[in-house]
Amino acid sequence: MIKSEQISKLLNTQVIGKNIFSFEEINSTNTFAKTLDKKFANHGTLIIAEKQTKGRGRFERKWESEEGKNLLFSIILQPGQEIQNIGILPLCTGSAIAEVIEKSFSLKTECKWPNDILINGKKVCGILIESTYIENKIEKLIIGIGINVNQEIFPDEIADTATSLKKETGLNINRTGLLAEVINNLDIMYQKLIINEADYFIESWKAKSSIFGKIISAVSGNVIHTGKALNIDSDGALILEKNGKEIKLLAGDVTIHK
Ligand code: BT5
Repeated sequence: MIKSEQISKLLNTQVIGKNIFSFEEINSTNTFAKTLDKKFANHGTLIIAEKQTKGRGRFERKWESEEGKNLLFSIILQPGQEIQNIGILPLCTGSAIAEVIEKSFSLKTECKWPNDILINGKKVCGILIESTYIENKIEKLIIGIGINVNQEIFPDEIADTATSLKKETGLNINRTGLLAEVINNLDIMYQKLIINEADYFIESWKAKSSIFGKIISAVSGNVIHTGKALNIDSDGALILEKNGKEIKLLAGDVTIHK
């Protein structure tokens, strides 16, 4: 089990991980973070679990993870007025994680809008950002992250689309060390974001994205938008050229047309 004390020793952060909860089993680290009483949910609280009984993706999809093999964690932020541009947080988060994976394992990653990290076309990391509000102001911002680390066999539904760092490198990976590296880089990213200097993370995300200039379909709610992916807007939205007009998408699932 990943222990709070072991993680703490490896952290070199301003905000994230000053307060850590570590569970053998929980419904979902994001659900726990959402419902955690404010007096325990300090800015930068980190929640880690070995197993989730109701791990969630976006739109209540299921996040599958074999017990004790991967990284499942959530970070609570109480940014107040600190972040002016919350829209770019998912991209900056993905970018900071992808950077650690590339540097630590000499792997090439691909960032898929809005928040997947792929290796050789398969998903290795998913990100779920949620928020709670009080009087129309953000109370808690919750960044949930699942990274497939040492899992080798995936359930049939995702066997062809999921991968892990172990599958890609052949190595048995030290999860505590990797978690600390990821948290340290997320903390650097957050410090840049609050002073409006996260451009490096956005540019690095764009450099790892393979959709620009390609015809893609983006499913957003019940609507499918097909067009050419042009860029990412300053608020994190995907800009598509559709029938000669530019449209902006804030959420969705993207497929690249061959
Ligand atoms: C995501 O959603 O990718 C966000 C996943 C966030 C998971 C973390 S774990 C810690 C924290 N606590 C939670 O309860 N959640 C967060 P989405 O883009 O909707 O992708 C979900 C889809 O990915 C599923 O419908 C499957 O097709 C696929 N999937 C499920 N488990 C996977 C895995 N381990 N690896 C790769 N793909 C997976």
